[in-house]
Amino acid sequence: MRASKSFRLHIGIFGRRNAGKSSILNALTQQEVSIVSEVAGTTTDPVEKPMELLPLGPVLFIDTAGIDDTGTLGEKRIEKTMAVFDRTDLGLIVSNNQEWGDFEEAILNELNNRAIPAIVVFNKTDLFLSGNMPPRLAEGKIPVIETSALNGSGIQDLRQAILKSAPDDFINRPSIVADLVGPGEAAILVVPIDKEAPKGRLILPQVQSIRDLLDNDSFCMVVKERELREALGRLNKPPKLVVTDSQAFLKVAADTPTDIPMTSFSILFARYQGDLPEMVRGAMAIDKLKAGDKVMIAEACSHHPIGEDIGTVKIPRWLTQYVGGKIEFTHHRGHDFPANLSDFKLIIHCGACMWNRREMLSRLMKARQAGVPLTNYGLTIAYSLGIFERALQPFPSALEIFRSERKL
Ligand SMILES: Nc1nc2c(ncn2[C@@H]2O[C@H](COP(=O)(O)OP(=O)(O)OP(=O)(O)O)[C@@H](O)[C@H]2O)c(=O)[nH]1
Ligand code: SF4
Ligand SMILES: [Mg+2]
Repeated sequence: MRASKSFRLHIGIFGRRNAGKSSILNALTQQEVSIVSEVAGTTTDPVEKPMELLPLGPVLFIDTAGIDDTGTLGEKRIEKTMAVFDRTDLGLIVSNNQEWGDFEEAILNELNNRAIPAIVVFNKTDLFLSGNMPPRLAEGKIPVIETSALNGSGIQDLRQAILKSAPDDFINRPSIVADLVGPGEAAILVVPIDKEAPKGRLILPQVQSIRDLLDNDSFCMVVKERELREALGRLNKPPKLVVTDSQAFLKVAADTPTDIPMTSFSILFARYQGDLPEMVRGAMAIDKLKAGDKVMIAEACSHHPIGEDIGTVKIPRWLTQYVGGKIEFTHHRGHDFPANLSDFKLIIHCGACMWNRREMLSRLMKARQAGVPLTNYGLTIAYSLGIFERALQPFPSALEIFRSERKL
């Protein structure tokens, strides 16, 4: 099975034009992935290349446009390259030892500020002699690898350095669901199969949850919402957890006995891809919304599989009913995120199942800096349907945050 994009360690390749970024990508992948030429500014849009980098596993290389250029076209490129920092788990800074200067220092600072590990690649060693180590790098805290993309020297060292620098939170990310169920215990997953479900397959959060349970030696029963009640009746021991698609929340809440913990895939993904406590606080900001407030609805990709209209129709309708007045909704899709968030009273995000965790954490960081609460679809739906506490039952510390901060 091909690993989904969200599992891959995202490796951003940064540096000035002509430093040899695309050549390094091609040398690492041993393929002609990105166009190389002596013309500065060859790469204009980020080029993505998934591959297996053993023993680490699946990675996604992102080759960027050199960002030392100026002018209008230059600014667009800079924006696109800057957006790559948001999804980078590990950054390569490509330069040669003659050119290391303020520009490279700025990239290194950007990575440091975001706590993203960096590897410096001094390329073109066939042209430039080694030994000209800039003071900051001479300290030895940042790995420096010398390469020649032209003759392949140092590329194997670079692969090793990537393996060594892979951040821990990539390797030890929170579990999707298995920690809530346990080996030998059962979970029921409720998957509505309606006209909005994709033909012939399940969607990523469902598939990933099943796999997580199987890896953990847990039992897993997958049913439609209409079969849930009977499924529960057939088990001679209650399941540890019921997980539903957020859109079937009310029916599933009604059909699941209250002593069985219940939540939604989207809430599982708030924890797995983002930060559940912070997003619980985000959902609580719904109570402060007033008519006329601006709310951003953000989707990570353009193919939300759970009904096209969840973000455009259903959530706006539920929220409008809850608030009892007209709210101004703005929709954003993909990697673009407005630089100025301060106009918004709330950001409601999709589960971001197609992303790596870092990009979601970057958005949370930006929202936090702007003082704008951020939550996700499942939490919003549970909140506006009045079943928030029920949906947080499997997560005692998040539930505690809700209970204690509600009183304030
Ligand atoms: N001699 C030598 N030339 C190299 C090496 N790596 C890249 N080049 C050459 O440097 C030029 C620029 O390489 P690219 O890989 O296109 O550089 P880039 O950083 O992707 O450039 P932009 O996309 O324009 O930002 C090309 O002519 C490459 O053949 C190297 O290790 N040694
Ligand atoms: S819009 Fe969000 S939740 Fe939907 S498929 Fe894309 S990443 Fe996943
Ligand atoms: Mg290039």
